[in-house]
Amino acid sequence: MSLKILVLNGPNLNMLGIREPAIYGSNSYSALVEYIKNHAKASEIDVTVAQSNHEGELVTMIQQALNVYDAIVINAAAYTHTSVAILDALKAVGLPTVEVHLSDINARDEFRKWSYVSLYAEKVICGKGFLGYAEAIDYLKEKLN
Ligand code: CA2
Repeated sequence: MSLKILVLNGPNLNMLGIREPAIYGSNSYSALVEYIKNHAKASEIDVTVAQSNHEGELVTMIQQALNVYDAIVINAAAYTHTSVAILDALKAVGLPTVEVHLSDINARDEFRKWSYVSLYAEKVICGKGFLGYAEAIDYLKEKLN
């Protein structure tokens, strides 16, 4: 049976390509979803990609990953820097998790340098755009296969 990975994207990532192309690139959110799905397919990974603008919804999706998925890739977007609830959900579920950011969160505003998600994630990939998601999937495949 192939590895099952849940890719979660947080608030405003659905706006990709519409604004701030200098930071996040000019490709749309649907292009990101297609990119992730194509990469997963080529790697024979069973992937689900989901996005929410709501913290509680992201918490629920993390909880529901238990006994369904083998690993999580998460770009919690702004909730990265604020959400103890998302950190607690990741800890509660206990799945191997990679944190991804399109931009380099260490080279921007001071407040983006802090990540609650990093307190749980075993790997952080940032500043690589879409490629970061592919690297996260490859890392988990290597680790879990
Ligand atoms: O670099 C990333 O992937 C971030 O997680 C993106 C978040 C930001 O709050 C994090 O600090 C870093 C923001 C996503 C918002 O995306 C937009 C896309 C288009 C226009 C405006 C925002």
